[in-house]
Amino acid sequence: MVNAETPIRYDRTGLSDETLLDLYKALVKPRLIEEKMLVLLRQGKLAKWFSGIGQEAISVGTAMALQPNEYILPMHRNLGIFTVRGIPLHRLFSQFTGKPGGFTKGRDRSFHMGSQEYRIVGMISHLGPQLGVADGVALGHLLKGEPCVTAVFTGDGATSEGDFHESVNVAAVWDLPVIFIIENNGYGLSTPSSEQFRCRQFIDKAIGYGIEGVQVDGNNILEVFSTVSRLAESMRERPRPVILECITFRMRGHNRVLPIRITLI
Ligand SMILES: Cc1ncc(C[n+]2csc(CCOP(=O)(O)OP(=O)(O)O)c2C)c(N)n1
Repeated sequence: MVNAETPIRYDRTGLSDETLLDLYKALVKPRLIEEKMLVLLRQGKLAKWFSGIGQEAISVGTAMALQPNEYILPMHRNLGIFTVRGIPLHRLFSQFTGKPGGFTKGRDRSFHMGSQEYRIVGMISHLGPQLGVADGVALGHLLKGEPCVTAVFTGDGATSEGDFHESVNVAAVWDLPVIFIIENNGYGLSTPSSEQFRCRQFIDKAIGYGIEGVQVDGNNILEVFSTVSRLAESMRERPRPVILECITFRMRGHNRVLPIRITLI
């Protein structure tokens, strides 16, 4: 099993210099945006921020491996999905600062946004429902005879929701081409994994559903990219769901909120 102590081993087999450079640039972009966001937060221009710092390789590697017409259903730590899909930065920044040019037209300042144009289905705060929606998207492709996979994200904590079980089970029974990506970062909010579930690793759950489970080092961009590329290629030919467990760690807390100023009188 991969854990935080496992050294990152980069295997560039089959990857050109150009691909490596593209991956590197795509990896750095969300990090630079996040650092800016943390400054805006301290300046009071942002209400709160869910940081994906340290977990970027999962979002970036996945989005880079999929075709632009394939749907992705990200969560709150997946800024890299939005940047790889090429959403203009002014729209992203408008969204996060609650301006009219954002996807939710200023009604929200978070990741609760999606875009048909960029084939991204937005999340809602309740953990889990995006998983069943991914099944629906994949079923739609299947019925139309389109060879497309759908990638849906969940945190390890959110797998304790019933939605996870229902969605993986129906995908297994109906052979829906969904990649269920579990970002195993060791915590569900502030609850450590040891107090959240008893399974040793999430790929073990795949056995129970009768589907394939693959575990990768989620901090290794090349491993994520190569694995998702390989899985997607195979799933387009032979539709079926796969659980992809990405071992990672959360370098920041669950979220950061606007600092409150207390004035003593
Ligand atoms: C149905 C539901 N229950 C509880 C919450 C409150 N909540 C928000 S994030 C979170 C933990 C998420 O943990 P995990 O899925 O591991 O992702 P992480 O934020 O740790 O990366 C919880 C319990 C929620 N949003 N929805």
